[in-house]
Amino acid sequence: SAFLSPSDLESFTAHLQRSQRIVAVPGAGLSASSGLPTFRGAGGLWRNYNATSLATPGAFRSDPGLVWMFYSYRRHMSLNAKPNPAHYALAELARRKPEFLTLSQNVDGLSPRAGHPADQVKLLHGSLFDVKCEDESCGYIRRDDFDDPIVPALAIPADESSMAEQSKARPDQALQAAMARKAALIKGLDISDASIPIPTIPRSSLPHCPKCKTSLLRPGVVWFGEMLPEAVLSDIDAYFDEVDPKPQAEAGNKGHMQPKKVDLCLVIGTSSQVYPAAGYASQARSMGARVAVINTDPSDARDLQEGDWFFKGDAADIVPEILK
Ligand code: BJW
Repeated sequence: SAFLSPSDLESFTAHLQRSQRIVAVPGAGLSASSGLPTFRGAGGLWRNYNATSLATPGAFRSDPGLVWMFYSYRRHMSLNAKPNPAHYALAELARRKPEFLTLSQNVDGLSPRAGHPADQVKLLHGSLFDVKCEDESCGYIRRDDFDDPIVPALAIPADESSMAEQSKARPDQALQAAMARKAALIKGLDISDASIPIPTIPRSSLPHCPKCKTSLLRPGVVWFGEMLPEAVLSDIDAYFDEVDPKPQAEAGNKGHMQPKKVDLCLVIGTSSQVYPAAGYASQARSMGARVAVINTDPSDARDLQEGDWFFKGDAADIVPEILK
């Protein structure tokens, strides 16, 4: 980025205090210190797959078992992760500022679990704990499904047989590796390691839609090329379109009501590459907002302008610090 604004905490705090309408646009970096991997950069690989290549309708069509393994693993990881101080600080800001709205790209459930009021957090990319029929015309959706695993076939295999095979071939080394893997499985059930075998799951063992009984269930998340949830988009539009009737009525121009100004936009731990999420900061800016970017990587602070802030570091440290 050509221009990097200073991490001037004093001016930020002063602006925060007089701000009423605030939007936050968090991404995977918000949950990184809770131990959940991001999509791009280090940790963006799941086994040998690029995480974003599994987040497509095409990937699910061609290998639903593999894609379900990926999401089953992430459901498990998210359920076992804890919200970090940044999730709590945002939840607390929401209670302090009734016009604060979080537009979260995260599907991990950590913001709701940190007590972020539900009407003040919009889940742009859905939730790992919503499951829905892959056939849109069926329309079945089930929310808050925390079963882990969601079907027995998605249980993480402890794969005794392949470990036994390997220890026959090269007794010492292989056995040690197998023990380490097994320990990893027991500890965190980590099948993100490509050397840990996963089975090929027959379609019949994957979760099926209880309504139409023919199609598979799929994670209730938004994949590339798919529309964001309509209700979420319309709530966000309504927020940005909201008008303040009083002062304008007084001014006598009732016919030309301007939307309320947005004071501040917090862009937290996102590479700002995925739309429409990445566009909300500029939308807020066009409505008067000053922008603060919190990220470990300065090169992901896009289009910073004079008057913006950039705070470099772990969101779990910075966010509670600047929102204090
Ligand atoms: C830390 C940290 C720490 C690390 N502290 N920071 C306009 C222009 C061009 C293309 C399009 C456009 N409009 C639409 C499109 C197409 C497409 C798109 O945006 N493509 C771009 C990639 C070019 N968008 C869509 O398809 C969207 N649908 C749509 O627009 O429908 C209408 C339409 C359809 C077709 C054509 C046109 C219009 C849907 C997007 C859905 C995205 N889905 C995913 C998967 C969700 C399910 C799942 O979780 O598996 O959402 S992809 C993935 O990326 C996930 C994330 O929410 C999203 C954003 O990633 P995020 O959160 O930014 O993570 P990272 O890893 O990229 O970045 C982490 C950041 O944190 C980094 O900056 C680190 O430095 C930082 N960090 N540790 C602070 N501790």
